[in-house]
Amino acid sequence: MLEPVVTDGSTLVQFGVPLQAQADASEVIRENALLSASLWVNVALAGLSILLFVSMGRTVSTARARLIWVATLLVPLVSLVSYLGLLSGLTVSLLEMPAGHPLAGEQVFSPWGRYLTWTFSTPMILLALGLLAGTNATKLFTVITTDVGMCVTGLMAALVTSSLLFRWAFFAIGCAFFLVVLYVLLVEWPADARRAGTAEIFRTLQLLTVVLWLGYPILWALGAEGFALLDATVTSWGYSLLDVVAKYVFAFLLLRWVAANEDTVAAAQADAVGTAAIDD
Ligand code: RET
Repeated sequence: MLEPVVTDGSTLVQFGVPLQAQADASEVIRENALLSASLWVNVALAGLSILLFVSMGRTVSTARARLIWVATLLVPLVSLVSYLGLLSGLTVSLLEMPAGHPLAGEQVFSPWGRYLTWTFSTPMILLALGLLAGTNATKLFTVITTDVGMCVTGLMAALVTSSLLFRWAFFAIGCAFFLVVLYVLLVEWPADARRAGTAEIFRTLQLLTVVLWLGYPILWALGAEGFALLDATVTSWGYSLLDVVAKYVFAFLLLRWVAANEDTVAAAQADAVGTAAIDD
């Protein structure tokens, strides 16, 4: 029987989840209207985006454009679940920072669910972009796996409380993964997109992606979990605003273009995931 057990005077543990800690963390959100608003705004926008994208994609009929549509639609779907996870207290924690951290010994609010769910949303963004650029399977695989590596190490950096060095070491590994993603976005895919005839829209989306994505590690480093120069509410609004443009605006622009230019997208296919991929 998986009975709840009391491990010490204050922490109730069931299935390994400290229930008291979860209640405390969700209380932090409930008691801070501004922090709470930064999350609810995204729940609302994700919901609206889902409805909008479903209707925008109804007319899309070619296989490749439909794949881009599904990937694009998954971005707000994952986002909705992600933000509900944060709001419910399930994917946020109060973590005691290690020695050497500016808030050492204090309970710091960690929205670690964000980093977890980026593991699922950012590959969708990259899949859609890569398909638009008409890239091959090797590059797509590389960029998606390194991107997942980036998010997972970001999650590890946030959750490690045993040593400050480990926190920053995981962060640094995440940045190294990010460099690979940036290289593909800035060097490899523009050339692919030129060949595929999608260079113009690709350039717009690439710029949006590179600039906004750079904001995430900067916020991580400046936020309460890093150098603690920004408090949890400001950091949360930062992520939420970045999300609005990096996810919903990005996905809207991509989907609108794909729906209007299905032929171009379909023509890029022969060069991409299917054939050239194998011998690349
Ligand atoms: C982390 C910390 C580790 C180092 C780096 C990071 C980068 C995160 C990025 C996140 C992008 C998220 C998006 C979410 C949309 O759903 C994980 C903060 C480099 C680039 C676009």
